[in-house]
Amino acid sequence: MKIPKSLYPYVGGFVLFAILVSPFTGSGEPTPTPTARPSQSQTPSETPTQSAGPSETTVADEQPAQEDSAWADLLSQLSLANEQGTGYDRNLFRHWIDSDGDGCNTRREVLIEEAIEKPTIAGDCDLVGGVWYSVYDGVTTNDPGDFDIDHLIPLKEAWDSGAHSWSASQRRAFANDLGNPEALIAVTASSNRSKSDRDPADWLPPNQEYHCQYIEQWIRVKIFWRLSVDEREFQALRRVASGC
Ligand SMILES: [Ca+2]
Ligand SMILES: [Ca+2]
Repeated sequence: MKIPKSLYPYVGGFVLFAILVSPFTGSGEPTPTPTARPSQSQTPSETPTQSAGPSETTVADEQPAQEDSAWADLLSQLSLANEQGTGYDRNLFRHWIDSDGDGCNTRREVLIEEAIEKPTIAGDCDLVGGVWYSVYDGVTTNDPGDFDIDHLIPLKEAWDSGAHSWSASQRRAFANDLGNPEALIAVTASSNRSKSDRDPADWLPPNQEYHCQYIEQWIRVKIFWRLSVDEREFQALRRVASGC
């Protein structure tokens, strides 16, 4: 079809309009709103890869181009800071206390809560019977003496990432936190000691299937207690999250 020259401006305008509009209509999806999907550009100060140097190339290469929005949202709530690194003493975090005065201290409260077969509670909060499962390494036991109660965020890690500025009562509340279900976790003594005070940059549970849940809990407890993450730790969390 031949178009009369007198219509050229209108045809040109239509083509331009079509080009401008097509990116927004072509996908059939609404443009994400900023609140629906936090993007990296919205939180530059909290995403160290923005300033990626040569040493960070490997980490970036391991990650898919796009993070799941729920993970991105969680990660964006973390604040980055260097660790304190001095002054930690385990005795600064008083535990195990019996905050509700029922005769069972925090350690036993966690054992009772997490038992996969509940023990009976005798006399002075003696646990009789019961079965426990250590999700870190897949070990089951009927002897709670084999299990430690792990501070998911180790006390030293907490100290170094913010608790150094807390009061003694805040530190006691953190060390006996029964309000966050995953802040304290009953696991084999051997896995707890292998973890020691390391964060996910240097230690993840031997049970690989638990990694996603582990770092989600790690992030949630850090956010709740407003503890910061250091850069290596943040990169490790992102790397694991990218495979979840
Ligand atoms: Ca108690
Ligand atoms: Ca750390």
